[in-house]
Amino acid sequence: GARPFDQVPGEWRTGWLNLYHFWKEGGFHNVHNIMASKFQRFGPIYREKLGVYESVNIINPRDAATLFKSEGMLPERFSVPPWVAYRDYRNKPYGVLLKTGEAWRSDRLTLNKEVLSPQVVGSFVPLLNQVSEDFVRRAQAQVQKSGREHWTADFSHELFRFALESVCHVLYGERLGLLQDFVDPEAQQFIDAVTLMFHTTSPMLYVPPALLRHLNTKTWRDHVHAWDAIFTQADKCIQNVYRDIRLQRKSTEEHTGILFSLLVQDKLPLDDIKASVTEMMAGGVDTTSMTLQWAMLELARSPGIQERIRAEVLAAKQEAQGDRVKMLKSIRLLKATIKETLRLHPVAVTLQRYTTQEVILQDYRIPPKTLVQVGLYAMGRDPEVFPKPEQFNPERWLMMGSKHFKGLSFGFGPRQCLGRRIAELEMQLFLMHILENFKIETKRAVEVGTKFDLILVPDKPIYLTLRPL
Ligand code: HEM
Ligand code: 2DC
Repeated sequence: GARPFDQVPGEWRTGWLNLYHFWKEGGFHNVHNIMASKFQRFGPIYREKLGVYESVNIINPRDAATLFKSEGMLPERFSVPPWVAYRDYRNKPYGVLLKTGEAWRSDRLTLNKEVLSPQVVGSFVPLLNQVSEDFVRRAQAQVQKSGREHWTADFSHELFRFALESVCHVLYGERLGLLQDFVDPEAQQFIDAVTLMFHTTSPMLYVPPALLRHLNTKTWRDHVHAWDAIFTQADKCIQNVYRDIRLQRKSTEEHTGILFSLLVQDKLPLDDIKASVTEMMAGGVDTTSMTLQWAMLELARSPGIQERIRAEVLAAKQEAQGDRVKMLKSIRLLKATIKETLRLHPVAVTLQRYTTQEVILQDYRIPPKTLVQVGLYAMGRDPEVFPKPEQFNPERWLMMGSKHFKGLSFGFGPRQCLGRRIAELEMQLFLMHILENFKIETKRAVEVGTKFDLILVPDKPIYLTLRPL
């Protein structure tokens, strides 16, 4: 028989002491490295208790497979305490991100049809393509303006705007104009609020929701302000679309946005639509932009690989005669590049599920209702899973014998990332256009590390150069 739960290695008997050590090691911004070193120390499974939260952590793709195959119809992940606390404090309804049980499932099924299903995803291509084309135009203008033959900058702010412009175009069917010289200060406030919201989440990650309000620390107040700004701005965008419908300013001919479809279908109560659309708007900023920044850095560091992907893109362009939908079907290496970028630089440090029945992991019996985390960052850098993990090599995804539960960057199953198809298309189109028009370069071999700000982000600014071909 399998070994008992009590024998899983790790330090899980002293939750508050662990939290103290964690804090002393600068753990709030270092979760990913602490996890990687725990796998080094304890092996492929360990138990941990931080504050009141207990978890079992795994790194092996086969264990991830066991976990996800037993997840059932209503999978649940760790629900981020400060996010729950904010909504309870302000009496805001939960969207799919925080809902559970049947309420989650029925919202999610309705949303899937408008956000994730192959039928609608095709209609996102022209919307997202337009935004990428505008980015290229802006980059060309910046090259002109510089008086040199290139544009060198820390692109993070440009990419935040690009990402928000992209997600809003598919959500609302409207352009915000963030790739112009004048940027609406309210839109900029939204971007800053999302970054602040993530940043203030990590120090409160292991504090139970009920405690947070009562402690009333500066971090909590900043967090509340950040969410307030997010909800206010999203609400304005939502009201705009709502008004257009009442005034019958929108036609059903073209794709008029996810929100429009949800509203006219009338399958979800308005409050639930608003809650999930707000989550998508906020979820669409830092995730894709940081991934694109990492992708450009990796491509700049590997000019040979960059050249091969460019060749693939240019060939696809010629064959498809500019038809982007066709092109997207023949850019295997570019798609692998995004997977490879997310292997080394995942947005989510872990995936988590609460078990609903007993599962056997590494020959230990894990009881129901246990929080199990898949160490995504650690897995991506584990030489047992990815040979020579430090090498950025997109081709590994085309050669790998078995990809079984190795490409988990967007999660898995019915609870996987709702924005996955938007994110993938947005990133594919962006990189396609950049590679068609510019060489991506980086000056010095500056080592950029990773920081945990709830999502994983670069620990210092990344300077890149775009040079017209
Ligand atoms: C959930 C990753 C972009 C909205 C998730 C999860 C991951 C993830 C790992 C948890 C999945 C699971 O538990 O199995 C990413 C990555 C992105 C990205 C790597 C881009 C590089 C986006 C975008 C949106 C979005 C652009 C909005 C359009 C959401 C939402 C959930 C989610 C709403 C919760 C879904 C639910 O609980 O039903 N994402 N995400 N994400 N993501 Fe993303
Ligand atoms: C953070 O220990 C670390 O996609 C915790 O677009 C476990 C955990 C739980 C949920 C994860 C979170 C981590 C990272 C950020 C994720 C989130 C689920 C969705 C969210 C991965 C790994 C994200 C970024 C969403 C955010 C939408 C939000 C802004 C409304």
